[in-house]
Amino acid sequence: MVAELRTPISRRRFIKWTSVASTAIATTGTAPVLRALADEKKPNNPISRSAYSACDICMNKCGLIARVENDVITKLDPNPKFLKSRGMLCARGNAGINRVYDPDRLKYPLLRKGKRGEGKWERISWDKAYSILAENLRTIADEYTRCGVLFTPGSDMQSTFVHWFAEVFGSYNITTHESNCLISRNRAFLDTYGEVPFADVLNTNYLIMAGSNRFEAFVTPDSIDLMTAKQRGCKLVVLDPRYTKSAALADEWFAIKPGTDMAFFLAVTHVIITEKLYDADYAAEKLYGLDELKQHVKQYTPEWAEKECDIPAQDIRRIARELAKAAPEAIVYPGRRSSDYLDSTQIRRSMAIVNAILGNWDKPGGLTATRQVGLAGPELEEPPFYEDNPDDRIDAEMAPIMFNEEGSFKHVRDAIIKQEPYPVKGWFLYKFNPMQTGANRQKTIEMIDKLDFVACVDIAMSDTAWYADLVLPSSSYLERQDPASGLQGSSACACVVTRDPVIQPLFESKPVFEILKEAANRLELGEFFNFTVEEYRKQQLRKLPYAEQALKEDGVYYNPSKLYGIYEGKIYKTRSKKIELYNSRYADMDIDPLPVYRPPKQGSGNQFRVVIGRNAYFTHGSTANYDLLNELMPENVLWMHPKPAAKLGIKERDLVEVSSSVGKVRLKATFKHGIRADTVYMESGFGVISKELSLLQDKGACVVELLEDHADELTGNMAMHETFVDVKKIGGV
Ligand SMILES: Nc1nc2c(c(=O)[nH]1)N[C@H]1C(S)=C(S)[C@@H](COP(=O)(O)OP(=O)(O)OC[C@H]3O[C@@H](n4cnc5c(=O)[nH]c(N)nc54)[C@H](O)[C@@H]3O)O[C@H]1N2
Ligand SMILES: Nc1nc2c(c(=O)[nH]1)N[C@H]1C(S)=C(S)[C@@H](COP(=O)(O)OP(=O)(O)OC[C@H]3O[C@@H](n4cnc5c(=O)[nH]c(N)nc54)[C@H](O)[C@@H]3O)O[C@H]1N2
Ligand code: SF4
Ligand SMILES: [Mo]
Repeated sequence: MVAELRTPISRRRFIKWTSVASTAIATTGTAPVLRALADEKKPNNPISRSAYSACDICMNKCGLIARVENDVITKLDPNPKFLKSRGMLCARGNAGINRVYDPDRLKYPLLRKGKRGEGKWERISWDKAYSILAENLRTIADEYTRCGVLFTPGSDMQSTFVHWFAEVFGSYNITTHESNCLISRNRAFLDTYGEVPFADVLNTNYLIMAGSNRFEAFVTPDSIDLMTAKQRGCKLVVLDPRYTKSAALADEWFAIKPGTDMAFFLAVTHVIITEKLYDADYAAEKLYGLDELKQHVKQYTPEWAEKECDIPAQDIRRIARELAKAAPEAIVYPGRRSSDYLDSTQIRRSMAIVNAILGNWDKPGGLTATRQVGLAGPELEEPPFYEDNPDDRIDAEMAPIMFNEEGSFKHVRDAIIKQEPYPVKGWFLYKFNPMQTGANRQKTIEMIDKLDFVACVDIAMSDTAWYADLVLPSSSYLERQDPASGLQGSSACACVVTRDPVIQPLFESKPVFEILKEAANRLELGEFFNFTVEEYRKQQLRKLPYAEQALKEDGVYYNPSKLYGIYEGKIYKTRSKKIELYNSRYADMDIDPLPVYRPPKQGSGNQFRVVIGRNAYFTHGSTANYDLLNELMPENVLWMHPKPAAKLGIKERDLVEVSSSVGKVRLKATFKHGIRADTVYMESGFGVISKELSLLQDKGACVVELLEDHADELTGNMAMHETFVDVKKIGGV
């Protein structure tokens, strides 16, 4: 996906490993420890050393320096030369040591003994594990075609090999966490600008943040740049039904009614257009569909919007004027996670349209285009063709404008449960934990029940691994060699990072590359994995002559490519060759070509809408068991407003039962004045099923047990804010 700047193996070609093969240095896992950096104080001390790497606790990949004593990583420091994270490692990044030394880490391959989810395992050898993996994949392929196996490749630097394995194996049923994350945002901006932009937060003077929380949900460098911009005088307006840290640091916070952001942004557009606050020359030259937009937003007055979104009309009008005055150094922040509503693509389209009429595209302090990073796609060969395969993905056409290469986890899961349009019987998971991160946990179990074989490569016994048949221990980011990854960070940089092992893999853990390579050998597909990670990376870097040296010396390579004005003299990658306010392709497909507001559904009686989000200590469902972080928040609680709580007789820290149409959980309640009275919130990562996450036993509740599985109608992005719950008191403190 454009915004991720992954450098996936092209879906059609594959590397010819001729010249590089002879210069091979080392295979993953056996490669020498990254050259220790010169330690001026102890030049001859072989015991203390430092090594560059990149954090893997979330997707930001912040540059770090690992401090190592006697082959034990003792501390992770930020790499001051890593501009994307502005020389920062967050609490989670610092706690990355826990990923390596967590006592609950998976140590050996495990084969399920009892029933699925019963937690009875047999330790097996890697040789046996490979045989079981290969045999099961082969049996499923023989009986149900190659598409009978679903691959969920996660999203880290090695995920590219899982994608490639799936392609070589012959399945097009590949889906990642992205359809639980950001695909409707990507769709909306792609279908407006022809690509997914970055926000030049550092240089902007006015920023509206709606449906994002940059001071807790870190995206680098935006989180840090926003603070710097604020110190320079940039105004920050936050719309969030919760009083988040971003709300606390904002100049203005509005507790918007959930699901109504489109009403706000259509009304902002109404004001900018009716008061002619936009640059007419720019609009005539660059924007497509201004007349249609003018007509369309006539109805969406601030007075109308106030009734929908609970933000006073006079504030909407004032903010629209302030925003237009600050333009083009003004941004409606595109955000990241958009797995929230049934119309998330159209909500984000309404945000993209405001940016378009602000004329901020491709300019300082506005939205910026993708810069050149310069990684090369390795030379590729055709993967094998399997004649008996079905025509398409199992979830094809379950949403009108899905990303074909990504699909939708929600729709794939539904199709597997139905075993329609064809049976899928196997699942290979890498670094994906939908039992904690996919709405409606019960349905994930139902899906697993339909499968003959589930293999899960993880670093811990996640709730999803707990339900697998074969569990394979992964080496961590500090123990493995990874391909290169191209990153962009707003105006900070276009750069390349990579990883080499800081220490040798602990226990019997292995990088997924090695697992796939051996599986490929046993499936007579070895010729497609006839390379090492080192060779692969050399291919990626072949057009960047200084990159290897820079990576060694600085832990990062920067491409000084053009940042602003990338589209000067260039044609936009849209159908109209302009920025599309009105999307004629949507019109052809019977999709609203301009965002049409439809009020979100409401709960009945005393029900609350559940919203999800994150805090600064945890990454989704995967770090709450790390002792360094767990002590910051040992369990999750239900945020609720004291008024409705009082009506229900609930007191602070009372145990409550929260129930939706799909599940029921128990946890303690806490009062927050800064949450809307119609909304409740809980953190993710608790209420685990796995018995092998010691710090989380009987702690809090799992939010995806409650969440109904809805999807954005256009992309199939999971819609995780569409569930209403009842809350009742169970017991006192
Ligand atoms: N600390 C930390 N940082 C992370 C991650 C992490 O797990 N932990 N994950 C990374 C990933 S993968 C992602 S995708 C990004 C996510 O980054 P964000 O998208 O910024 O993160 P969320 O926490 O999901 O923020 C959504 C916010 O929207 C609010 N909200 C809910 N409903 C509505 C609504 O209808 N309107 C408006 N205006 N607001 C609403 C929620 O209360 C919440 O505060 O964070 C990244 N950074
Ligand atoms: N409840 C809830 N659900 C959500 C969200 C939320 O905020 N709350 N956010 C949504 C968003 S934005 C996203 S991006 C998705 C994320 O969804 P996931 O990708 O499923 O979330 P993670 O918690 O990052 O889980 C990744 C898994 O990788 C494992 N892991 C960590 N390091 C390694 C490694 O080196 N190798 C291997 N093999 N495994 C490793 C972890 O143990 C964990 O089981 O969730 C979405 N769903
Ligand atoms: S934001 Fe934090 S967890 Fe994410 S990569 Fe950076 S240091 Fe690691
Ligand atoms: Mo995400």
